[in-house]
Amino acid sequence: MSAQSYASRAETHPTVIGRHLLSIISSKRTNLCLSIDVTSPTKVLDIVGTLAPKICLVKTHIDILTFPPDSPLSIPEFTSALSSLAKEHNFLIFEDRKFADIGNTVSHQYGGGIYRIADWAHITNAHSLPGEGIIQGLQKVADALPLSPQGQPEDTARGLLLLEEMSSAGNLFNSSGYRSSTLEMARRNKNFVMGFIAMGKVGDEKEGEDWIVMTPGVNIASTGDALGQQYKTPEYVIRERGSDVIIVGRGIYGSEDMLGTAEEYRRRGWEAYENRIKA
Ligand code: UP6
Repeated sequence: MSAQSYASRAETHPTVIGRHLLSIISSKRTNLCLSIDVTSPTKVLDIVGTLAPKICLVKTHIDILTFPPDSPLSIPEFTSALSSLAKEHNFLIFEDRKFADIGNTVSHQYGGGIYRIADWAHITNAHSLPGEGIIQGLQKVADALPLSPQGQPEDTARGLLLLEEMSSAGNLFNSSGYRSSTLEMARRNKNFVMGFIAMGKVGDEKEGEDWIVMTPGVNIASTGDALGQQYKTPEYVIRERGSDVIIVGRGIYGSEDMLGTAEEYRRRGWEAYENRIKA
């Protein structure tokens, strides 16, 4: 369990994007990632604009958005508006694509197609199931991103999270062999793999490892949904299990008072972290 502060980890994390995220978390005093799974692009921008001061990260599923022919926004207009919000309000963007194919295919899915994910998402994620080529396929695209003349290195720095565990009932991540092989894969790709999607701390701090762990399935008003989602509280995830970032979707955008609720998750996530590093 990391007793180190986000601020000190922001100095030493092995990836540029990891250092950038940790410094945002530390300066905004928020370890809250908003998972925005609504299907209207304009609604996404409205909600993100309102909640921006409370979050370090926005997690998207770009392929659930609908862009009908009469849509006021095209896909590039949407991603560019989201990127402007991110710059203005100092948060990063995480496209929860959960890549799961061979390296050659994921390189097209990440860098091209209609979404051009690598152009605007600072962070994405992948399953380790297909083997290490998936990481190399994604990294090849990330490494080739051009830096604009006025750009900062962190503008085109990209990071990958591997799925070490999932929150859903009956998931097949319960084999310790699968999880330790995923960790080994990350260890061999430390300059691109910044951390994990997992339910708690991963890796060995004594060995000088510092993985950023983000945990979905967080809700303070529900224990699950009808389709297998299982929820935990911010205190359990951050303080008891040593995760770094809480990922919250319906718990926030499904509530009446989104801003008040986001502040409650921010405060509880932050206090759980403060209690952890004090302990
Ligand atoms: N997510 C999980 N569990 C995982 C991995 N990812 O719920 O193990 C993602 C879902 C969704 C979000 O794809 O976007 O996190 C959770 O949303 P919720 O808070 O509304 O349940």
